[in-house]
Amino acid sequence: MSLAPVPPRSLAGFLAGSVMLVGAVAVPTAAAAQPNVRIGRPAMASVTPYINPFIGTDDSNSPDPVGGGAGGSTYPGAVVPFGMVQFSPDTPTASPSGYRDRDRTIEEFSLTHFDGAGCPNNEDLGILPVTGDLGGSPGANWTSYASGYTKANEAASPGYYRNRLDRYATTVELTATTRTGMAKLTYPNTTSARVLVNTSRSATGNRRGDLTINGSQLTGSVTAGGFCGSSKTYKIYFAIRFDRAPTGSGTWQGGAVSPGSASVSGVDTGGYVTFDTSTNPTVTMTVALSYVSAANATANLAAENPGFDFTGVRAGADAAWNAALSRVQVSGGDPADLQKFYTALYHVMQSPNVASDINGQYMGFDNAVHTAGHPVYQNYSGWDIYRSWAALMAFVAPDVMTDVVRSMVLDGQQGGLLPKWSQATNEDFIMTGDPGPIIVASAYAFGVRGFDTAAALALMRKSAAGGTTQGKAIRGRESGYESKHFIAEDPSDSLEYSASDFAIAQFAHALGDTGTYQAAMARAQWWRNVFNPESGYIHPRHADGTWPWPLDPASPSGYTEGNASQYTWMVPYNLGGLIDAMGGAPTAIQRLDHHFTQLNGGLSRPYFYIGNEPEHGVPWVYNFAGDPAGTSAAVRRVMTESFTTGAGGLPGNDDLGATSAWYVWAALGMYPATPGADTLALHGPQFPEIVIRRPGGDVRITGGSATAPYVRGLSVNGVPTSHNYLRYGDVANGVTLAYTMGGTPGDWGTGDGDVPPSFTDGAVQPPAAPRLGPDLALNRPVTGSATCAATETLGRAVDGSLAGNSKWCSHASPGVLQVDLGSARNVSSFVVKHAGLGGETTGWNTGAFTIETSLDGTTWQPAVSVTGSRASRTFHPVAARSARYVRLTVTTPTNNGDDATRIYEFEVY
Ligand SMILES: [Ca+2]
Ligand SMILES: [Ca+2]
Repeated sequence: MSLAPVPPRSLAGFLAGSVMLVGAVAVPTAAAAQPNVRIGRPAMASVTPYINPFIGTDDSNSPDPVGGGAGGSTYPGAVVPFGMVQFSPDTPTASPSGYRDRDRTIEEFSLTHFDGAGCPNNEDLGILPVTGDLGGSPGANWTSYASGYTKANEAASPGYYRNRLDRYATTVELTATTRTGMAKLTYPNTTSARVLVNTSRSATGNRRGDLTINGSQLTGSVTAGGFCGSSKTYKIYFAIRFDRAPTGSGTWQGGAVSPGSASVSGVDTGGYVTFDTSTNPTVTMTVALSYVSAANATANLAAENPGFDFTGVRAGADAAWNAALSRVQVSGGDPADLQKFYTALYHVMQSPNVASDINGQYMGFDNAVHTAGHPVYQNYSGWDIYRSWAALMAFVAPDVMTDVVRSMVLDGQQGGLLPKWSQATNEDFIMTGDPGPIIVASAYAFGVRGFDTAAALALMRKSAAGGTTQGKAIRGRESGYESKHFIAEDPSDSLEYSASDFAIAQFAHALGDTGTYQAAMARAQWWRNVFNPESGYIHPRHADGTWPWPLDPASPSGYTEGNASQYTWMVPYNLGGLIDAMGGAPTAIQRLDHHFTQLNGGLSRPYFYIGNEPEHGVPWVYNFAGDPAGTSAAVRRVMTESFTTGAGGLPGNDDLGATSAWYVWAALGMYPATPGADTLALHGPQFPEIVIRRPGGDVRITGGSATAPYVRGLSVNGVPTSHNYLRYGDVANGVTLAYTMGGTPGDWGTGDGDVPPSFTDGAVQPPAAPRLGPDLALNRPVTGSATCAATETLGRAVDGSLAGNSKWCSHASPGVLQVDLGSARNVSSFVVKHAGLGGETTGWNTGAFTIETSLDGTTWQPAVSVTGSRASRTFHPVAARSARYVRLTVTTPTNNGDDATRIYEFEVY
């Protein structure tokens, strides 16, 4: 695909493509509804051949994942962008979203699925073609009808899925429109070709349904919901049509089958229709959904899928994806990188889902029917999607995101608050924090405007005050948070509240509400109350303000799906303050280098975990520390090692596009590093040519490289800059970003003024860390006590690294480490890095030690004497002196009684 000849896309063309995505509610003309109309522009090459819907349908190689989070949990079935319908096969072990690639059995093809949730979900209205006599009632023996399949017969592409049920010698092809699914069933020669329709079964249990059969038309409803243990349910109505009259039909309820019955209702119900395929093997079925009524489902079917033109509907689905995905045009990459990129963008644009019907009606969060003049969306994985998905949608699909935000505000007005983790019209309160305000504020920061901002701010303020939605508070711990200025025993939830407060503050500031801004910023800075300067980590804290000790940085106990080493970086709006609190950029960079030892470490290791959301922004902390090359290296490793084109190619749950959004940003070379604000941290693009088509003007990015990962230079509209970030305003009206990339790092973006902004209003900032200059002990000769193990040498205490167990360990008492600086040097401070900074328990931090200096190695002057210590990092300024030799003597090796000295770094300045 070539980018060069594509002229600027008109706003009309942009909107025509996007309106088509969500159906005909607001489509003003027939031409606008046609995805292939590109007046004044040449046709673009199709990008849909790059999509591999099987990416993420099985487990990754994560060694220690969160429960249900071993793989992407994506599904391979037929869907159009943001579609109400996801028509996809369900297999026995699921992933857990319906399908698992390694399974070889299909239980049914159902109409609803989530892209990447970590709990079983949806699988409503199961459809299964079978042949032969019905044995046991499907109402009591559903899975006995399941069929094996052969992998070679399975295929999927955007808006299309095909497989063959070996047991029934029947080929199944699926496609979809926004609100309808379509199945083309090719049976063997038989008079007993049947379609089973299950109106009770779902992934979360068997519930009431009803069904009426009227010749070739079936209507009814199912009861859905129950996500992640929620007791809440809702109704989905459906209308089904077949392209010919059945030769027979019937229903079932529980263990009883009733041939000839035309209606049924209750639990464990469903029905079947029978066809004679002895002369024509093909039966085509269309099915529409509605969350309002069966009549609306029928109207949706008539409007979107009135005939039985499978080929045409499939072509329409493919065109819809092309229109959506070609908003971002990348070129010059190798096929695997193109497949990973466009499949990620495909997953980004599967959620949320259109909820409103073709006539504009939708079910509100108040369980009343409303009408809107724009598409209304539903299904928000808030804790996941606030981090980078929200900004990406605002950036690449601002028209859709405008309607998403409008929908969220309606949900708040009708239910009580902006959604947290909502399925259909139910707030299920899954996960922690208060993500709705961050999603809305991020969308606003990235240019989304056309919604009721005053109403949105009022909803944010209500949530931050502990208000309720559907009878329950999202911030159930607000009173404790406000009285203590942290959440006791749950530092990760405390950080989530603070992150939401930051977003509320930014949104309020933009709207001119200074009082809300100041109050919310003050709360946002409470992150410092869960950062323990002694351990050097975000640390659980008791209600009385004390810290449990010791801290195991790898233990997930007390954290939401993570541990101290992972959550410590989750202060994305004041990383400058965090870096100072850690002792400065050199320490922060060493700690990051240690953290990126592993990339998908899971829950119980002190390493990076790309497979879950809390750490998604951590690679860009290097940018804030003035080391953008560190970001580039980490991001490229993750893109290569943790994302692949295989079924295990997503490192963890996609979580309704959250993980895929990370990958899209990574490939574009920029990342919204501060949720709720407009910062784009830069690390260099992967593709030589990128064009992002936006209403305000195209964003054109050149110079990217798959093999040269480091930014050596950047010009913005021809003007060189050393800043390693942009603000949204720099790109809002179109921009050309011309990169010069290199295979080795340069000094671009490393200056004090080059780092992305930290937001310090409302803060008592940590004191600026002193600039200590070069470490005089680095890689100098060392002598001293015997080591615990051959790898834990004295030299590893002066190698500048915390990574790879890079410590000196000794059982000697006292343990002595002496460094020869090579010549007499001016010495004025020391830094000692203890076990905690190496990811080990803080109980092993050194208890007591002395530091002495000498000019001749014989006569020693005392410099430092420390007792009763248990800090992970100690800093010791002294009166300046001349010294060639420096000696560290450890007299109490730990603070928990263990007898081994463990020194990760002994630094002299
Ligand atoms: Ca997750
Ligand atoms: Ca070391």
